[in-house]
Amino acid sequence: MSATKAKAVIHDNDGHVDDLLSSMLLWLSPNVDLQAVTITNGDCYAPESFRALLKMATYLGLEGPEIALSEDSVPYPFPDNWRKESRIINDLPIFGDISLKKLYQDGQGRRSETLIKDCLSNSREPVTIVATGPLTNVAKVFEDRPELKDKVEEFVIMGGAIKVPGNVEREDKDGTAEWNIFADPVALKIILDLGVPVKLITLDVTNQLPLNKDFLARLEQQAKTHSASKLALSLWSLVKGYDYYFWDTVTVAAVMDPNIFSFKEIRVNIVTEGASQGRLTTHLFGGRKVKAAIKVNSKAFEDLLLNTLAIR
Ligand SMILES: [Ca+2]
Repeated sequence: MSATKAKAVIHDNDGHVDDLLSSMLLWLSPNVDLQAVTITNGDCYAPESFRALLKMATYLGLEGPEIALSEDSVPYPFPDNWRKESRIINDLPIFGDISLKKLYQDGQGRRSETLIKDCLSNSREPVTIVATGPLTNVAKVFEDRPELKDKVEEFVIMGGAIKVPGNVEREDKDGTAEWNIFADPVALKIILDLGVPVKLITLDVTNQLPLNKDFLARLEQQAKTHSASKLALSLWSLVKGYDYYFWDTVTVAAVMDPNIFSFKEIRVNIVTEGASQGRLTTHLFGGRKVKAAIKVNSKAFEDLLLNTLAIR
C-alpha cells in the first residue's frame, strides 16, 4: 500500500475476460482513484460487457466510477467467436447471487466519449487514461476536444508487437500486427500525435507472462475467503485450456505499480493500411516517442494481482 496519493484513472476497454478483470483490479487498487470505465465495441458485444461490469460491481459492492459504452463498430472488427465470450461472461452462474440486489447503475449507460469528456473537463488533476482495447472512442474525444489533452497525465496502452510476431492471423495480412492497433490504427496515430506521454505495453512484454497453474492455484486458495478472488477465478476459468496470457492485466499493473516494470524510450510509427496494417515500426530518428515496457518482475506482478484481489 503506497502512501502516495491515488492517481485519477479512466479505464477504456473492450470488454473481454482480461479487460473486465483489469477494471476490477483498478477499482480495488489503493493506488488508483478510478473515475470512469468506458467500453468499446471491440473484443466483445459492448452491451453484454456493460451489463457484466455492472453485475461485477454489484457482486463486489463497489462504488465510484460511472460505466459507459459505445456501440459504434471499430473500423476492423474482431472475430465474432471471440466477441461472443461477452455473452458467456454476462451469464456467469456466480451472478445468480446478486439477483435480488439493486444493480450498481441504472439506465442504458452514456456514450463512452461523453463520459470521458465530462471526466476530463471536470477533473482538477491530470488523469491517466489506460486503454486495453482499440482506441476508437478515446481518439474521438480528442478529435472533438483537442484542448482536453492538457488534462491527461499519460496514456498507458496495451497494443503492438515490436520484436515478436503479432496476433492478427488473417490470410490477407502478414502477421506483424497486434489486434488492438490493427482494429483501429488511425486512432492510435491520433493519440500519439497529441504529444502527451505514452507508455506502451506490447506483446513483447506480455509474452513473458502466461496465465499459469501456480497463479491459479494461489487464486483458488484466496477464493475461499475473498469475493474478488472468487469472481476473478470464475472469469479466468472461461479461458482455461487456451493459450492465455496476462495482457490487459499487465497494462493496468503498469498504472497500479509502474516500479515493477522496466521501460525504454523508443520512436515508433504505425502502418495504417495494407498487409502490415496495425504494425508498429521503430526508428532511430523521427517517429513518435513512447516508453515501451521491456520487462516486468513476474513474481512482483503476480503478487500485485493476488494482493489486490484479496482486498475484498
Ligand atoms: Ca482488451
